[in-house]
Amino acid sequence: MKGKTPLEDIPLKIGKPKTTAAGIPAVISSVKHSLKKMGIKNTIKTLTMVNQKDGFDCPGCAWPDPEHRSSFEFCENGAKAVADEAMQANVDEHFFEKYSIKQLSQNSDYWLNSQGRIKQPMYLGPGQTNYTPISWEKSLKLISNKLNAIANPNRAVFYTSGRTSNEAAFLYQAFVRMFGTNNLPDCSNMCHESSGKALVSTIGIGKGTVTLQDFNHADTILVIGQNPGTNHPRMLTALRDAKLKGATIIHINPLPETGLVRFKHPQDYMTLNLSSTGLADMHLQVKIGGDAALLRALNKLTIDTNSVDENFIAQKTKSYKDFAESLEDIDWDRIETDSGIAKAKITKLSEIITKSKSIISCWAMGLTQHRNGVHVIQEVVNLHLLGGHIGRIGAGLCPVRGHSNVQGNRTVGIWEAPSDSFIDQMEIGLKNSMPRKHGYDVVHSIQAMENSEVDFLFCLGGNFISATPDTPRTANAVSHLDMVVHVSTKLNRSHLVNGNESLILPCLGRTESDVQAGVEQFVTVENSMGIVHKSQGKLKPASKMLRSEPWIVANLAHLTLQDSNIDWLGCVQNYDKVRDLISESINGFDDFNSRVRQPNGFYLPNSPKDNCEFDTNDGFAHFSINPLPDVSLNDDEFVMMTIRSHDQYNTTIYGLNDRYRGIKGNRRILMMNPHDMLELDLKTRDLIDITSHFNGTKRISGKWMVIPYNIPKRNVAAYFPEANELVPLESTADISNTPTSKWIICTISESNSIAEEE
Ligand SMILES: Nc1nc2c(c(=O)[nH]1)N[C@H]1C(S)=C(S)[C@@H](COP(=O)(O)OP(=O)(O)OC[C@H]3O[C@@H](n4cnc5c(=O)[nH]c(N)nc54)[C@H](O)[C@@H]3O)O[C@H]1N2
Ligand SMILES: Nc1nc2c(c(=O)[nH]1)N[C@H]1C(S)=C(S)[C@@H](COP(=O)(O)OP(=O)(O)OC[C@H]3O[C@@H](n4cnc5c(=O)[nH]c(N)nc54)[C@H](O)[C@@H]3O)O[C@H]1N2
Ligand SMILES: [Mo]
Repeated sequence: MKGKTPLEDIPLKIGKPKTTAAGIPAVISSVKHSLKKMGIKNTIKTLTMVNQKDGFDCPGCAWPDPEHRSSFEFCENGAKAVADEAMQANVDEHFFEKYSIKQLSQNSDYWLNSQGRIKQPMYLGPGQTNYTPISWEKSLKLISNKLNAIANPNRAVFYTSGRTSNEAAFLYQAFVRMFGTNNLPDCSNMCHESSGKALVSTIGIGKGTVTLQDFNHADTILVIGQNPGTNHPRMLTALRDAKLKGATIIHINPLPETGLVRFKHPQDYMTLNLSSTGLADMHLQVKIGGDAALLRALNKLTIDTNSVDENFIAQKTKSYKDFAESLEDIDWDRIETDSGIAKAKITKLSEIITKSKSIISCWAMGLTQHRNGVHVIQEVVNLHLLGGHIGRIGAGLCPVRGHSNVQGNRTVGIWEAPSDSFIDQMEIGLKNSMPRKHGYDVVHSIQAMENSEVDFLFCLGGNFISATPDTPRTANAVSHLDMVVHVSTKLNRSHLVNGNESLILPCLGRTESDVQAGVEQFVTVENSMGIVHKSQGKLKPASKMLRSEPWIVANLAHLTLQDSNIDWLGCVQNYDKVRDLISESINGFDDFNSRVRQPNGFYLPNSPKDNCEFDTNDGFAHFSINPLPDVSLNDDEFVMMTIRSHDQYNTTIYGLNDRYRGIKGNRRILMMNPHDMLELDLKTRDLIDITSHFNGTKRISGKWMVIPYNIPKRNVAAYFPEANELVPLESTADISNTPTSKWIICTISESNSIAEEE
């Protein structure tokens, strides 16, 4: 499909949102996608290797695998991710000869991705219109020459997306730091950074504190700001099992997401079990940004009903008294207005919570991508500290990570702001000195590019242009760079926004076999619950010219850092050597090579989970006092959240449908409350323009189709990445600097009215 088709000509079908997630339609959908992209032989071979002990880790999401696995340990969207990677390598020199950058830019993200895998390294020189082929040798030489000529290492930025293995990420951060900078922004800056910041300062570790087993022992599970039916489908199995054991499930979300209504495990059909399980016992349709008010009220009610765990508070926490005092004069009118939930319903939820022996709270982007992302997660922590719901079976905090190895990437050093103790250990392990000065995160990188403080951008995976805010502004910043390098599997928009010179280095994907020095290698990943395990690709690589990420990074490091004392090339010949270096450089990885060969891998140390201890400065968990955010809107304003459809993986668009939400055929749509549509005199499918406002600045995005949806009044929703041009670069969360992709103030007008006015 060409991106230029007028929106009015694209058939948009609107049906009723589905009431049951997964089931037979999910099986059909996964197989349909897989067959189309891989053919029958590869479909069977591939899908039965996903998440098996000797297979590869699903590149879909970071949800952990159960200890006892079935032969179908994948979900519909995991199958789509796998099939998408297993496409043929059609993006080759002929492809780039046929299409200029300009022509490619006119196509949609969906079209770009559907062209297949990138086959060979490509180069775009100054003033050139088309990429041309280049050898590996020449491309690495060009890059290392550029890096060695750079005036100051801090003028180079090295981005990472969270699919990279621990081995590649570790080598990468070692190379970048030995090169001389901590400019290591990553997708996490736009994702769970708020969770990390909130958890480190309150419980002393930036990770969750539960395991999959805990779900079987929880009385109540809160799912806040998350859409697991689409983004973590295997989590629904854990919720169903918990539910069958008697857990109460609470869903807090402006949308009634299908995955949390009813669930039918596709595998049950094999045993002729036709029943489905209702999941959420209660849906609180909170307004966008209203969670802080709701959580404050829940904390207040917990204290007022004397339901706190006094022993836990006395022995394990600090600042309880101040926290309790801060809740004394709570304003119930404001709580109801800000959250959109009536006091009676909040009280009912509080009764469930205060009666529960063990609570788990799960959350994702609905909490993190807000101005108060850190504070609102600290409010969740407060709730757990009040009831002692941490560090014991069936209870704990569960930030549900996105990319399949984003947590591992951070563990092994992908971080622009490493602590001194982390660098101390890394220096001992690698016998090299490393910079201490913190580098740029994603937003700071873009600002530095804009201010001509950066010349060079290297991306280990991801789609920098489409995933970051303020698309035209970011594209403009990137286009002033001297060199832009992408290590990628598939074509995306970032390849079309070029510096003076640009390179695409095509790499092996997770599913493909990686042979070095004649021996099959495996890599390791860490899932959302801190388990490190093996992942070994088995498929024949899409092209002979692909190289593994560790190979690319190590060869570049070898060329660039001539006098380093690391045997980069030796590391590539045997990834065990990388793991030995990790053992020496990072706590928790002792005996890495033998422990990771155990069938289910191993847990990294996690003091709150393991023994209810907190590695904070004083050894106590901390209550925190978080001011309520101002969520008021002017009369003509709406607040927009940018969300994922059921047919995409971040910026990779698999199709134009959002099956569970009943939306088909078009992604440039704005979901709006029907009463708001009436007030604005808008009919379904009317074309509108959206203007976002931030601190006196505006961004305008034309021609969106409005549709009625079950969403709170004055709240609207649009799909990411199309709506990223409306996300203001400077609108970021306090402390974490995460773009507020779920809090964008905008006004809406009929299409063309803006153009006519101006
Ligand atoms: N198939 C598939 N799987 C994926 C991904 C993918 O794109 N496709 N992406 C991966 C990645 S990197 C990530 S980070 C995760 C993302 O997983 P999610 O966080 O589930 O993804 P989003 O679509 O951003 O959805 C956020 C949810 O938060 C809700 N929400 C928005 N604002 C608020 C709010 O103010 N309060 C509350 N309570 N809820 C709110 C939205 O209605 C939506 O249901 O998924 C990972 N898995
Ligand atoms: N408005 C808005 N913006 C958002 C979000 C939002 O909710 N709303 N979500 C944010 C979040 S949570 C995240 S995590 C980021 C995601 O940001 P990114 O991680 O940068 O984006 P992806 O779309 O996951 O990257 C897709 C590209 O990765 C490459 N790729 C895939 N597999 C591999 C591999 O194995 N190796 C290599 N080297 N490359 C590979 C392919 O070329 C593909 O085109 O976006 C953020 N941006
Ligand atoms: Mo993410």
